[in-house]
Amino acid sequence: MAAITSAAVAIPSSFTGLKAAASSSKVAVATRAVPKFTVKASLKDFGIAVAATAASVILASNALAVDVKLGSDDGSLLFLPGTFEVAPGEKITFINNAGFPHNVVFDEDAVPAGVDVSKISMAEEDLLNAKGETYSVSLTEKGTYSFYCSPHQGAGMVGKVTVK
Ligand SMILES: [Cu+2]
Repeated sequence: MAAITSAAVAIPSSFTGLKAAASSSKVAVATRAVPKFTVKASLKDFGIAVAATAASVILASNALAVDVKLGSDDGSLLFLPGTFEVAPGEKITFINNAGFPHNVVFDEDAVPAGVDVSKISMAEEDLLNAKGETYSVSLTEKGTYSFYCSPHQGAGMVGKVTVK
């Protein structure tokens, strides 16, 4: 096998149309052996990726989680849902949907006492610019939190989440 491989590699250096045609079967033998290995390796990787995905799906379905759209499907500038409840520590994922750029900023005057809004908010200047981009946060302190999208706060893109 090593001899065939080196012959196939050597041929292009003394290239002629005739030799290339004659050698094409040898090249095919040499290259066929290589992809077989490559495919096996990538299938193995693929199997691992599938297993990992399946595991994370199982975890996600067991854990509590809420998805909030940023912008309605028709492009309205709002959080959807705009008002909702979660359990302490429940993962909230904001998903950029339409009418972006958006962001998620918690109102320092409307969160439970002692909560540091800088730890749960996006920075005012950080924006989700593409559809499907996400921002996730978990809130542990019970109470009601108000949040807004800084580019669209004036247009009424505000929301409220209660941790119960
Ligand atoms: Cu917005």
